This record gives sequence, C-alpha cells and structure tokens, in this order.
Amino acid sequence: PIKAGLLYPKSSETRETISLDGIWNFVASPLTDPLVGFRNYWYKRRLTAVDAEVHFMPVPSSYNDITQNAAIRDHLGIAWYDRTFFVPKSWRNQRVWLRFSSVHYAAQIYVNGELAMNHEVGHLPFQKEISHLVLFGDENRVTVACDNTLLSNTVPQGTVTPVDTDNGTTYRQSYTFDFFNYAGIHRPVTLYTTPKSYIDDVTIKTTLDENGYGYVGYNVSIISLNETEELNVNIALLDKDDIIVATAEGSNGVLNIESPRLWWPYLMDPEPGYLYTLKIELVSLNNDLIDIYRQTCGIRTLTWTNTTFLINNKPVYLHGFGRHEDADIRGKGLDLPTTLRDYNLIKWIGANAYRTSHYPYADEIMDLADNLGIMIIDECPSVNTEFFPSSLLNNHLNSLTELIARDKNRPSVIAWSIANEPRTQSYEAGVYFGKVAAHVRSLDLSRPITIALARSVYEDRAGQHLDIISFNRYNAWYQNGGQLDMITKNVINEATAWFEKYNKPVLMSEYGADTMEGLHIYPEFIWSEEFQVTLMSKHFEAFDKLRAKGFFIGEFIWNFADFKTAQTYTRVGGNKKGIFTRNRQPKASAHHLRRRYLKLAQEL
Ligand code: GCB
Repeated sequence: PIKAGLLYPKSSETRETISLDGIWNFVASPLTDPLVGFRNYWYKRRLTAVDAEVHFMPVPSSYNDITQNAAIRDHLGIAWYDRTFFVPKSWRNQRVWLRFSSVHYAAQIYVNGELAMNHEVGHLPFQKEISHLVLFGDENRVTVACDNTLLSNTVPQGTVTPVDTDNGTTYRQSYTFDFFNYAGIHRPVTLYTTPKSYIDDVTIKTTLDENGYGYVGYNVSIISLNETEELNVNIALLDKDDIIVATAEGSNGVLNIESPRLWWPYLMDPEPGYLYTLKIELVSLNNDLIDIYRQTCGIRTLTWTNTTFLINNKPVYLHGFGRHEDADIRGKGLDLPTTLRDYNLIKWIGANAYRTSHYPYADEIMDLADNLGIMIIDECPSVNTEFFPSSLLNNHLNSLTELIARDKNRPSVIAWSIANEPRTQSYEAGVYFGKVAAHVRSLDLSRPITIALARSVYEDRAGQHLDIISFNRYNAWYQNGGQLDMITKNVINEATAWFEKYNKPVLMSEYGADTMEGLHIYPEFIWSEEFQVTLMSKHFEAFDKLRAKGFFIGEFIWNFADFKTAQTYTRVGGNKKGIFTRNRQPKASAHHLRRRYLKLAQEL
C-alpha cells in the first residue's frame, strides 16, 4: 500500500527526468525451477552473465508476442529484466527516484543488486527513492523480477493447476476474465529527481456557486528534510494561455475565480476539456525556490440524483464504449500511435465517454481524456471475482487506494468502477462490496461509485452500495443467440427492473456481438457484419424508450476494438466484438454507431 503521493514525474526548474525506456535484457525463468533466479542471485549480476537464454525486450511492452516462442507467449511465473543506466554526478544533492508506471502483475525491483521496492497489482504506478542505492557519476543497474501468476487473492483472480503433458507435469494458469493475461513492463520507466525537501502530493477539488463563481480547493503535502526547516507554499492558478487568474499562500486553501472556463465534455462546448494549471512553489522563508510542480486541473462539478447524472449542473447522457489496452505485438504496452489513433476514432465517432474496462489505463491515455473532454468511468483491476477471501479484499482495497491517488485530480474521471462482473449473488459478496464502496467513499466523495453488474437483478446483492447501476448483458448473443427479436423488450425490462430494485440511475455498460470483419450474411446471421449492425439498432430502440422513462443515463457498446484473449473455441483469434478491428479500421457497425452518436451529441 502507498503512503506517499503518486505525482507524475515531470521536469521543471527543480526536477529532472531520464527515461529508462528502450531495449532491456529479458530472461523467462523456467517453470521447472521458478525460483532459480532468486537462488542464484541473478539480480547481483547482469542477466547476460547468468546461465539462461537472454532475449532483447522492448520497454514498454508486453513480452508475450515479441518472440516466435510459444513458451514466452504462454509464460507463467517469474520473468527477469535488466538494463544499465547512468546517474549524473550533478544529481548528488538531489533525491533520486525510480518510477514504474506499471508492471504486470507483481514486481520486485533491484538497484545494483539491492532490493529497492516491491509492488503487487498490475496497471498502477509505483515509485521509490533510490538515492542510497545509486552511484553518482557512474553506471548503475536495475533488475526487475516480474511475476504474472494469478491466484485466489490477486486482483484479478486466477487459478494455477498442475497438468500432465507430453513432456511431463507442468503448471497452467487459467482465469475466467476474457482478455489475454499479457505481462511485462507495460508502461514507461522513469528515473527522476526531487529536491531534498519537496512537494509530495496535491489534492484538488473544484466547485461552482449559483453566481457562476468557481472555487479551486487545494491541499499540498510537503516532505521537508528536517522538521526545523521553515517552508512556505505559493500557489498560482494559470489559464490555458499561462495567464495567472488567482494566487494563494499556504499548503491548503481555496482559490476563487470570477468567471471560470469550465471543463466540459467533448461535444458539449466549442472548447471541451479546458484545463488550468495549478503551479505549486515550495519556497524558503526568504523566498528562495526549493521545489516547483505543475498540476493540471479542470473546473467542473459532478452531481447525481436517483435518476440523473449532471456535469456543471447539466444532465448528461453518456455514450461510448468499453475498451482495452490491447494492440498487435506490444499487447498491453503503452503505444502512443495507437493511443492517438484511438482518440481520433473516438472523436470521429462522436463518443463522449468510455469505461477503462477492466483495469486502470496509462497516465498518458488519461491525460488525453482530460485534454479532449472524454468522460471516464475509471475501473480498478477487479474483474470476474468468483469468491471473496479476506486476503483478496486487502489487495482490492489497495488497488483502489492507488487508483484514486493517481487519478483523483483528473476532471475526466467521472465515476469509480470498483469491479466488473463479480459474482454478486451471495450474502458474502454483498458484505464484501459494502466494504469496498465504503473504502472508496472514505477516499473520495466527489465521484459516484458503480460496478458493471452481470448477475440477474433479482439475485444481485451489491447494487445497494452503489450510486449508479451499470449492467452488462448480451441479448441475442450469450442469451437467445441469433434471435434479434428478443432484444428490445428484454433490455427495457431489465433496465427498468434495476431501477425499480435500487432507485438509482441505470446505464448499460456492455452489449454487443462478435463480428468477423468482412463476413456478410443477409438476412442477419451471427458473426456477420449485418448481424452486429441490426443487434445495435435493436438496442438503440430500447435505449430511446428507456431515456423517455427518465432514469437511463448511458450506453456503452462492447467493445471499441477487437482484442486478444486466452485460447478457447469461442474466440477466433480473440474477442471480435469490436466495432473497429484490432488494427483500428471500421467495421460496418462503426459507421452505424457514428450516425447515432453524432445525433445524440446534437441533443447535448
Ligand atoms: C463480458 C465481460 C467482457 C467480455 C464480454 C464478452 O461480460 O465483461 O470482459 O469480453 O463479456 O465479449 O464476452
């Protein structure tokens, strides 16, 4: 669990950054001797000097699809990475930090052979001061032990079972969630400095009053080198043109802005995603600059009732997708060309929102959502939980603590999704999600909480703890496969039943159909492009009728793009429910969705 801030490393007048992205050495530990690297102290030498096959591996990237070796694709257990780096002599009087923006699933990080930090749960950043471990003005080595094993107490859960193969007994990982368990160093690795006394964290909350005044509340946490040192904090809020619009002193306070430019979602304003910058300066008593950090923020409010979700006091209808971080070759590794292509497609299609199914996405992806005004339902990595041991609860709560620490200042984040499709029918699950929701509320009361629910309305026991009811349902696919005349009424009835049970706003967080690009069958037949299009139309009909009833707040098609899954006979090269192919080209459904989303946008 983290106790400190998770501010993104940025260069400034007082801070330097060095990227450690690039080509690293990589060794997959044999499953027959998974602990060999620890027993033989691989972290005390260069990996090129150990007795194992070394591959070159790109960082950031998943390691699975880089080689021609199925054993690396399907690797289970520890994988080792290392590289060397220089620490400039000039950094001697600074604190030196190392940040991993995510390693999946668990990681141990060694610097020059000494353990620097541990982290568990993928898709979330972790960082540690390593000043005491590095050689200044000299070469250093970082070694990563990355473990992708998923068990009953990991988030997400998985099972490892022994199997008898042609080559003897081995172990296999299985999991019930529907995406490939890609692993490796998935996001950037950054070496950076802070001064000895530094800005550790900032929390920003914004509100508006009835006269249109904006208020930016801030709370800065400082770490000082010694307790006797007297420090001041100077704050300035800058608009997009770098003009100072308000100033303050002290580590917490409220800035008043007379007529603020509000953060509006995409298509609700000519300039959506308007961001201010909170400039935080840490100064000595005689005003010498010690540290400076710039945090972007958007001025907006979120409110919700039992029927409506409002942004800046205006009701919004959410229309978008569930997505994945997934691309050919790099898997879940951060890929900026794909990221930008995706946002261009999101804008082209006229969506205003998406859910980060089924885990937190990279900082860079979230930054773009802030900038473009795309609303995010921010999901933690809890997907398809089947049973609820107490050791799981702890990891689940930690994942939310870290997610909220990372994303709390993002205007794009409009809700926390605390799970996807957990088995919520048991008494135990009801108690469990009561605890998870209470934990989130203890950290952030400014955003509503949801779960993408999938058990039936009548048996669910988690909805009572939520602010928004999201539900996933595959009419004419997993239920009544192929039967397009069994969609509209079922969707209307189910959404209405959720509302009647819980008296909370309802959104459909998943619906869709696997579709093989280029497969045309008419009349509509499952897997064809025609089938996907008509299945959507039948849902649209239900959504329009539901909106007229007043409690239905959004529609998210599954999925934005095709993505890789584990091998199973129901998946042809992966899940094909994308409206874009894995290569981000439109299926017929994308054009169909675009017509609807652009029409919806006109109503906003
Ligand atoms: C779901 C899951 C999602 C799957 C989807 C499907 O309910 O939430 O992860 O990919 O169904 O296509 O089966």
